[in-house]
Amino acid sequence: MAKRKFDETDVKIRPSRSTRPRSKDRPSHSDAINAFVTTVDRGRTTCITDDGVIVTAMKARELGPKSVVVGDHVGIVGDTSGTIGSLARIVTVKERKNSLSRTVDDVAKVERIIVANIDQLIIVVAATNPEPRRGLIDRFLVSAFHEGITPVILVTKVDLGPEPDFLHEYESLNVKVLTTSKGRDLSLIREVLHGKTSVLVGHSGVGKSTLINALIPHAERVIGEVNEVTGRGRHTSSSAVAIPLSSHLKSSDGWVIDTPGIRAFGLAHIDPNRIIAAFEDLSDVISHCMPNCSHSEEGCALTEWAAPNGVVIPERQRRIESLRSLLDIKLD
Ligand SMILES: Nc1nc2c(ncn2[C@@H]2O[C@H](COP(=O)(O)OP(=O)(O)O)[C@@H](O)[C@H]2O)c(=O)[nH]1
Ligand SMILES: [Mg+2]
Ligand SMILES: [Zn+2]
Repeated sequence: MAKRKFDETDVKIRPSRSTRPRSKDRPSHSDAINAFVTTVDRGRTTCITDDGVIVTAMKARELGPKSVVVGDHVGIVGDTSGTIGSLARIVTVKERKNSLSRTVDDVAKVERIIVANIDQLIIVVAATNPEPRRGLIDRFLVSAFHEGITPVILVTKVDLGPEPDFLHEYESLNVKVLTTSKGRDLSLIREVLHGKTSVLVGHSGVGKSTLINALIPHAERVIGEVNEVTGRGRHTSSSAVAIPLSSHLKSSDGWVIDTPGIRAFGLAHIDPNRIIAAFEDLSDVISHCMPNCSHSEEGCALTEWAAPNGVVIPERQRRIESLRSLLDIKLD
């Protein structure tokens, strides 16, 4: 660490009683500009301001250990011009409404938040090549419901074959299942993404990049520009990057976050009540459960709801089975 140079401003003089108000001691940052964090690469953060300017910024020291992740809404001060080589300072990070983290160390169970403030999790699977896998989809669904994020299943490559039937079972959990293939009309997908912050996840090779490039014609340009500003080379394959849907780079049209190389999001443990909270219509039902009900056990009120007096209501039964199979996921 470089040695700090001291000057007279470092000399602390104990103030006499009743000095100026405390709030004046720190800069108020009322001049801070709102920005959205699009990438984080070691100490360098790229943000896009509400006016659509791409700015590189560093955490201000006063933020302390507080982390800054993709999807954060931050306040920046200093050189916010966005010119190459300029550096702004992040002085505030808005409280996160949710976050997704990744296990970075399996042994020590260390988790690192990689994206925050997500509205939708778009789980991309291919109709075939590669085959969709229930396990992966279930893990993503659990993360989404747990964090209060709306999941959507998007099936690509339907030109190669029909989407597997089992994917439609997820509709019993109110999960939308959309289909697409290269060259198809994207207006429905556009509508789903509009105005929201969506994270795209899925196995490599399912067609995420193909989709992003078709949906967002300026995607390559923005990613290139972002890399130019941060000074790093090509976008590293393991980090998330947020791309604005608006060609003017304005926030209001929404954001798509690509997460290459991320297979699943980690959860230290599953809290069944947080998952069930995603299904508002079941809140009355589970209010009749015993305290601390795992919702998979004998006497759970969901069982009676799905089969009142032993008469199975197939639609409810399917729903409960899907829900319970999520609650049953083992987090290794
Ligand atoms: N037949 C077909 N191939 C596709 C489709 N979408 C993507 N691909 C191909 O699948 C491969 C992987 O796509 P890519 O977008 O790189 O997947 P990513 O790893 O999820 O980003 C590429 O060769 C694409 O051309 C599709 O809808 N139909
Ligand atoms: Mg890709
Ligand atoms: Zn229960």
